[in-house]
Amino acid sequence: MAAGILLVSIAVTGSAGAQSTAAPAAGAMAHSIVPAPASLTMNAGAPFRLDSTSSIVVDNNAEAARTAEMLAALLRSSTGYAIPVLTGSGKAGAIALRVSAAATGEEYQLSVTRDSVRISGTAAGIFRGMQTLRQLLPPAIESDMLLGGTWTIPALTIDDRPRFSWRGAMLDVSRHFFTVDEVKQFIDLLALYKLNVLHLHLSDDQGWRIEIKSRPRLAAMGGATQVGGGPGGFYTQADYAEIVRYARERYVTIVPEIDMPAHSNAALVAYPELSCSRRAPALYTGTEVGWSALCHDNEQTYALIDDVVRELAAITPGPYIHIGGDEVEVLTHDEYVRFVERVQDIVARHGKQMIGWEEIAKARLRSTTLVQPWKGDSGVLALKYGAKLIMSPAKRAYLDMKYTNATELGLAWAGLIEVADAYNWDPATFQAGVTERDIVGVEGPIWSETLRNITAVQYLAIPRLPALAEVGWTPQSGRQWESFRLRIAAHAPRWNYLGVNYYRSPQIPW
Ligand code: IFG
Repeated sequence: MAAGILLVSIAVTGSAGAQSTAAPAAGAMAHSIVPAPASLTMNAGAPFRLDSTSSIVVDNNAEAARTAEMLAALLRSSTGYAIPVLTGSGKAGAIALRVSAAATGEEYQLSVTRDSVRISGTAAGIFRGMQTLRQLLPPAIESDMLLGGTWTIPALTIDDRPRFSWRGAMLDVSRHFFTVDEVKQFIDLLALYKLNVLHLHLSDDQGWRIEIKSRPRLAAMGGATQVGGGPGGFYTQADYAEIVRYARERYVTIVPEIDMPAHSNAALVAYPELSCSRRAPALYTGTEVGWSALCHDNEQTYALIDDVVRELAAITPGPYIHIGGDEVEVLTHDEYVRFVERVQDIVARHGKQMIGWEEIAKARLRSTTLVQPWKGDSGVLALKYGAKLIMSPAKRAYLDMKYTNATELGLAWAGLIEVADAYNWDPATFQAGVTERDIVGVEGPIWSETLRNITAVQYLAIPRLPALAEVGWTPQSGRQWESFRLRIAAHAPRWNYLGVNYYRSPQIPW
């Protein structure tokens, strides 16, 4: 059985509150946790040992109880222990999950002694702390098969919280369609690495992927194919609700994107009267971009957008709706700006905040709008409105880029991105004129032109998504590539148990 790699060195703790894990000497590792906690101190003393008497105790808090049940299920399947979930104070040998009224955001404290494990924090923080606890156990804990062995957790104290509040991934379900179960598998990866946003790219030229009841042809006709001509598909609103539920249990917010005015051929197949030419376009199974557009000066376009935003807002508990706005080649500057400003009002009217790719920064934005830099530096224009940025620079965060020239899957227009390239950047200094306070966080888009199933997505996502997760979570002073590459190497056995595909980068000592 693969044992967790816990080579020991004592992390140096800085002044109170500013603690962070030391940069371990080469080869010595305090832990293999990814993302690295803000503060971790290994303590002397015997480890905690999980055994047949272990239990999980929670207060009378529904969210903590749900997280406790998820933790119990994880522990039961590989150890065979009963691991009851109890409410109350708990006895020695218990794992206690305590919601703390004083905690904010996603912060948590994790303390492990020989006699007990305690995670306290916000409800979301306790879920994040559960991922840390999971990673402190041997990788075999991930197994669904009953395995023998000793299940120990080293004595330590962790005080942890994220650097950025937005730590996301985007899955393009339009170029190729992914089933609800495949999206859930992807959400499982986000949860393991403390990511908290899943941006679903639900429409593009090749496919419309969400049922809109007042516009039935959008999914029925626009969802009929995909890149390469496969059967495509779409989420009914019940499917979408299931994805939202599954994500919510893992403290992941779903952000739906309907790309407009360009990248809209699938919608125009369904409603050709919304193209300026009024000609019905054919379904599109290629991969060119920028050539399609909803007709900006047709009132029916805004009536459709209103129907779509209204229904999406009603089934999306999160505060955001992404309206795309990228790669518009067929509108003038003024036509585009007027379009973005009208759509921004529609989104606000339905009680949501707008997000758009960086191009939308040409328009007058609400301070609540978020702008997603990806290709250039025009996103900085958003700052004068008080709008904030989600950093997705293609040269670092586009996880659909090839690792090397030898990578079969993925594209290369933004350059090759090996794991070190995905890790070695600081969002707060990456773009001129953009500082930490202008940024809500980071997000790794995975465009699916070349990705036909979730196994292909995993190959490009792992190990760069954990790298991005650490960029978004760990203080810059606590991040070193030499530490990350050793820690992430210890995750390969975990991915094997989880059945997750990944790229064995030569940069990492597997
Ligand atoms: N750019 C396009 C995507 C996709 C991508 C592939 C954005 C915002 C290239 N727009 O990225 O639709 O084709 O890497």
